[in-house]
Amino acid sequence: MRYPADRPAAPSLGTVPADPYPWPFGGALELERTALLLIDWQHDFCGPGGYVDAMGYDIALTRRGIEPTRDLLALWRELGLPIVHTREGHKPDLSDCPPNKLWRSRRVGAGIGDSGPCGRVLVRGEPGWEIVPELAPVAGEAVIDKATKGAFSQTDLELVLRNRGIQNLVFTGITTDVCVHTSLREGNDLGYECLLLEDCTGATEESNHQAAVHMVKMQGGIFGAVARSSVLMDAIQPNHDEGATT
Ligand code: C5J
Repeated sequence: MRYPADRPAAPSLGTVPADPYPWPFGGALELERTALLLIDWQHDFCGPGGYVDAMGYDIALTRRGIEPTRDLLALWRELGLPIVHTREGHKPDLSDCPPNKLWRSRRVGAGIGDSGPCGRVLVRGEPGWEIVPELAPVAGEAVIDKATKGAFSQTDLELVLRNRGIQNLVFTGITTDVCVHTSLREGNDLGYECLLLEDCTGATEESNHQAAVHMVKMQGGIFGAVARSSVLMDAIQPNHDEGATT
């Protein structure tokens, strides 16, 4: 997962024209120190019959980031840069599921551990828990399993990132307002320089997506900066295929 030794060192670039400041703060984007995070691109959050669908939400809102994220992932893979996937899910006996989380999920008709069209809701190893095929991890990419919304809490993500010398985190994933936001806030508190790609995320409610994006940028970038994936790709590879991104 490190930038391959047989390649020339990944270039240091200028900054990405992000909002509300050119990202990252230090004035130079060191790609080897920049991880692409793919938060919970699981069938349960964006596929038919999954957890979000069972709650009655429009999965078009959570699916729409798949395509631009796929293009960005292809670029990250081509350049041999660090990639981290996360998955939210629980042990089959639900011993790692807090009782209040379980109770709340049952109240909205999508009980964690209940059987549905995609197997048991949010249970590890079930079809609904799998990452969608478009963004599925390949050998060498880190995969962090979590029972939590935040990707840092009670996982080894920070150890994985520190061991690899990562300073910058590029966030994609679902949902913008829940697991992406919680993870980004945690990362920011730990001193990582965070960039949220607004077209590579989505929420169960559009107003929540918009608010979550806005919250990152407020107060001069309280949690980091925001950009579209095409802007980041342009900064990394000015001649990338414009038609492939939104
Ligand atoms: C939620 C997530 N929304 N991955 N999980 O429950 O954002």
